[in-house]
Amino acid sequence: MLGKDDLLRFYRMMQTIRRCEERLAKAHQQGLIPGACHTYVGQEAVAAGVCAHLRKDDVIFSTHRGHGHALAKGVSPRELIAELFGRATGCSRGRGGSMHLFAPEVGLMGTTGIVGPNILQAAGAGYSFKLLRSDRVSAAFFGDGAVQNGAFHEGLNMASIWKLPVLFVCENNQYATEVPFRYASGSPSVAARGQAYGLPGVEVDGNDVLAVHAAAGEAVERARKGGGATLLECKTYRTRPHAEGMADFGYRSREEVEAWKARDPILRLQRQLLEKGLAGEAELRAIDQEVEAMVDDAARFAEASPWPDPATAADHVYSESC
Ligand SMILES: Cc1ncc(C[n+]2csc(CCOP(=O)(O)OP(=O)(O)O)c2C)c(N)n1
Repeated sequence: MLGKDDLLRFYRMMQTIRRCEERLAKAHQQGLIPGACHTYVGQEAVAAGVCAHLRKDDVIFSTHRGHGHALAKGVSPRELIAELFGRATGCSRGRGGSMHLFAPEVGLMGTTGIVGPNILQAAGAGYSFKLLRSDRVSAAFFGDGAVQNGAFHEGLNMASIWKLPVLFVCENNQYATEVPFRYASGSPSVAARGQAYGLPGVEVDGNDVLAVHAAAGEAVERARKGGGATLLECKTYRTRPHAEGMADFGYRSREEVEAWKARDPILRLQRQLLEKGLAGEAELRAIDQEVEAMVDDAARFAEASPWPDPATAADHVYSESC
């Protein structure tokens, strides 16, 4: 049974993701981010709800929209923003940017610009945990666009036949760049595909952190106990453009975006906290201010950080032992 502290932890995490993303969007406009920047605004409940069940030694494999996953798995706002600014203090030492965030020390095994293969990498990590007879769990986050990729089929099938401790988390935000899922998919359901592989397939409201948390909890427990993988479909929506700097209303309407903003996952949790009498307005505002100060500090830290030394450009390109 979740208590006040759990709900406030979700709130703080979701606000941290939101504020970091808004700061990064602004920084992108200011020319502070040399690479691409795909924000996670609107989808925060998924990362917060799933990662709350993961231990530091569990691993996640993320996507091009991975800032929220990184933060929820334990990367700090300083390390995230510095990485996007290309600075030596970033989690990948300024060498990766948004789509190559790595922090194996907290179980973030990478974000990626390639849609799909992280599903296979998560299955591979699950296979290694199984061989090692450990109770660690691996998770892949991916969008609805990845579901049409062969890697999805191969990863889920492998995880099924070998009963791997993997959580496949599809964040169905209904568009792959500008292509609607309803156009690109022969079946309207991602969760229903689980059955085709002999895996439990569960659909949840991805804007409801409590629903995501409950479904992910069952899946993680099953995986830890040797019961195998689960496919979780979280129905959600991104309310910013596919990537910063891209136009937004050629493929979807302003009305549709506004309707989804009304279903914002953070506002929803705020309402739940207030209605249940678990927190007052003042308590929530205090958290908002703390988060704002933390993100301000992170942005200042990132901007003041040094660039990577050019003399180290070839470091880590080849294995040290070669
Ligand atoms: C293998 C591969 N094919 C195509 C692309 C181009 N691409 C970049 S993002 C994207 C859409 C991905 O949509 P989805 O998986 O639903 O994630 P979302 O952007 O909605 O979070 C595509 C097709 C790519 N990066 N990799």
